Amino acid sequence: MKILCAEWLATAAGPGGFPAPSAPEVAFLGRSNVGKSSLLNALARRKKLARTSSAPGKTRLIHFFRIERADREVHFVDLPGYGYAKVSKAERESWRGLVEAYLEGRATLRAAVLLQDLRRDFTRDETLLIDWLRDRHVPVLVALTKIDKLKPMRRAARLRALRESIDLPAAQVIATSSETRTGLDELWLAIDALIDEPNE
Ligand SMILES: Nc1nc2c(ncn2[C@@H]2O[C@H](COP(=O)(O)OP(=O)(O)OP(=O)(O)O)[C@@H](O)[C@H]2O)c(=O)[nH]1
Ligand SMILES: [Mg+2]
Repeated sequence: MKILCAEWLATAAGPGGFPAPSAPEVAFLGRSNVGKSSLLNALARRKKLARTSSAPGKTRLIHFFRIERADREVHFVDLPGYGYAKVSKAERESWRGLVEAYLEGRATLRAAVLLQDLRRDFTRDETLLIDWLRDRHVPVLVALTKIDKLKPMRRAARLRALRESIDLPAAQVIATSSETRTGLDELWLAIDALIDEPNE
């Protein structure tokens, strides 16, 4: 996928900071440290568009990026990660408030990409999120991340197991690696298909 331009658009701590809705948006969602910012960068073919970190749970902000391709403009939205053990109840509530304000109120949101480490099982957090998004008619893709960390045989077995354990069509669960760029074309195609879907 050729990217003509990828640039930072806005950083928001609340709805007041969201940029005016314009292009179709794809939101990246998942546990802290799962690889959201890395996947966003890999899809945009930029090394340092979204900041990545090996120290999880730092960001409590929403970052918006503008991705320009020859055929269309898409906005990527990097949501703060959840599930970091060392946060207080108040911080969890503030995460929920911020993320829900975005996901519920955004007319241009076309797809949510929920990230899940291929080596871990889905938890109640992921199944609740998928149900929550479905109730609000937000189409969901699951990107299984860091598949380079497993040998090919284990990889295939984990992909099968995770597909079977979640209530989504298999084609919506895609194995990826930001490191080796595996699965990124497939993920772009799945994103495009959702953007092109007529609105409900
Ligand atoms: N081997 C490997 N490492 C990865 C991959 N994707 C991300 N990582 C590493 O995982 C760590 C976390 O990546 P981030 O992209 O910052 O994760 P995040 O989900 O944005 O984290 P938060 O913003 O803290 O929620 C970094 O050290 C990355 O280098 C991948 O595909 N393969
Ligand atoms: Mg991040």
